[in-house]
Amino acid sequence: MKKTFRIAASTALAALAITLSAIPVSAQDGGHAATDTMLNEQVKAYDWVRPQADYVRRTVMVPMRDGKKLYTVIVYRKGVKDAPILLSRTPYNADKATSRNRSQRIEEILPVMDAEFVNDGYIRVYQDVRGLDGSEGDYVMNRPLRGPLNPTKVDHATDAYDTIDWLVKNVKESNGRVGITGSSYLGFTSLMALIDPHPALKAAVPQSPMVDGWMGDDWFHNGAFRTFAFDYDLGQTVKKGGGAVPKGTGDEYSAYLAAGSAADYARAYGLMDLPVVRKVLEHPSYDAWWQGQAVDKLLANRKLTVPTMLVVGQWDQEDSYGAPAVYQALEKQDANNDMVSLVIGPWRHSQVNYEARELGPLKWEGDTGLQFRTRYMKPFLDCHLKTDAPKCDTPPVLTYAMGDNRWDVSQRWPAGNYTPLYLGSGFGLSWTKPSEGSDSYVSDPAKPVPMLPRPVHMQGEEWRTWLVHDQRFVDGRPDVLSYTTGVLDKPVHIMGAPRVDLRAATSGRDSDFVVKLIDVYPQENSADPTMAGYQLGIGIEIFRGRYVNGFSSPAPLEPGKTYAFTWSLPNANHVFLPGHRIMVQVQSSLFPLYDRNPQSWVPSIMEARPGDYVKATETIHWGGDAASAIWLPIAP
Ligand code: PG9
Repeated sequence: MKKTFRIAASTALAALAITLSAIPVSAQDGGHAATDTMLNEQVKAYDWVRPQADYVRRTVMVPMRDGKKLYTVIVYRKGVKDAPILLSRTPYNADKATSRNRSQRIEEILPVMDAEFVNDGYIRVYQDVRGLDGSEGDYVMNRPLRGPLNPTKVDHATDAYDTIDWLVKNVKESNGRVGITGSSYLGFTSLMALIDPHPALKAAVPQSPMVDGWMGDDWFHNGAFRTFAFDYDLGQTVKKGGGAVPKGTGDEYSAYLAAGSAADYARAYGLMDLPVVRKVLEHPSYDAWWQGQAVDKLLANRKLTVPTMLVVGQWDQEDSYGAPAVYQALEKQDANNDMVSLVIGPWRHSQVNYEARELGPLKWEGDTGLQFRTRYMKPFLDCHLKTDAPKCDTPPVLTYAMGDNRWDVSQRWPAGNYTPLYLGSGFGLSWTKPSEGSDSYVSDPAKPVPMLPRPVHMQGEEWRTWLVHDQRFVDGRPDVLSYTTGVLDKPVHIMGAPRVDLRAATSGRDSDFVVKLIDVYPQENSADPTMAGYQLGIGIEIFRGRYVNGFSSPAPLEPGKTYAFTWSLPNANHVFLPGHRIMVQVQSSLFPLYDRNPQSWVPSIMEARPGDYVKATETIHWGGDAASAIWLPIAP
């Protein structure tokens, strides 16, 4: 073989030498003829799914009723038939979701949470939402339902309907039954599929869905604007050059403080060019624009026909509001307590779909994400989607008791009975109402209370775990009041969303109030020294004072007048163990996640000018007729 090659090569070289000698010297130097005939070594495409793959991966453009086509990836193990379909509609790239690793094994290409399903014969479908990645059409962030806020004929309800219709008619391996799931934005698209559901849609598992962007999910919480939204908007709505706001890698506390108001920050980084940023800045209050998009309100007006399991993390740093709000809205029509269920796991945002043995310094009994998916989510989907399905045995409410570290099943939520724990003298907390008194602090917008020790970075692990960060870093600040019980001699178990009733006055015309319910670990803990004295936030939530009379009617506060500010903390199943103490911290900023309240009156806080920011004295009343309390849902 080698010999033959040598002969052939030497013959070719001799021929080349003869040819070259016949060409003029100038052309030989330039060598143009040789370049022009070079083979372009870049090929158009490569199919990374090889014949030996244990799966089929089909990509299709699914037609919608307005003629636009949506890019859809269908994946299933080779040989499946009569199989249920599990659909997710995503703004985060269907191709990426189905190529986690370029492998010939189905478990490797799909997200970790899909393994249990495809291994049991499910067909997994991911679709790019309208206008993003491979899909045609216009992208509108959280496209509202057709109607006053959406003059077109299409929305996520119609797109889900048309997609399901196509899938059951065209995927011959399917049994004609479809479930829908996904977290966060995908939770939102799962809920929108329930508005006018296709008859083949038989079950839904919306996880951490974005439900009401003003009330308590991504953009605002109780009227306080979340600056985090800027990075998301830039990443999500820009075709070229999007991503995080280019503020550098330094302390975000400094970056936001230096910029001024939210609008100043947006202008400084060119974010006013983004329609979604302009829209949010135009709607600071809970007006018809926000109310008309609130998915819990949309669903409350419809008959629920699709069994739905709503999922959220107890420490969901992005969308803690949505799932419990939808549960409350739908539960009213669930006479037999078998159509809508609620799951609260010990998770950060979307952690349900990943390994969930721990969160920050907190450790659980095993992988709680996997436990939920295999013991509860899959059986729920199986019983509604499989042919010859097993009987359903879905817990109406499933929550993880943090402290005792076990799953609890309940018939309703909240499962506890509300009992006040009063703020009182000597910075104490008591189960009996104390006599009257008050404490004060000065809130200075020039020195807002940080959400995390500085330097603050609202990305990666710091962002994912900020809600469980040790709160000792602010305990003792003159503008943070900490009220504490004595050492508990028996457990205090809460199951529900703690409610704040804060009787407070300000010397300003507006103010924010932040309340944190905290589990204080024993001072000595040699078994786990990192947790000795730890102040673990069980619920942290803000309220913007101007909304004390209603979220759509902001009004200046009367200086010195005592108001009842009431709001809820996130839902929790938590056991304060003997030896621990319960703490409540009160403060008036949580920066830079929430923009600073200028504490003078301005029509829109997001547009405040530098001169609007003033110090204010905040007075927290307790006892008598102005008893501040946190109402704890004590488990029976
Ligand atoms: N929390 C994200 C989001 C959802 C919906 C709208 C805007 C942001 C998410 O993680 O998808």
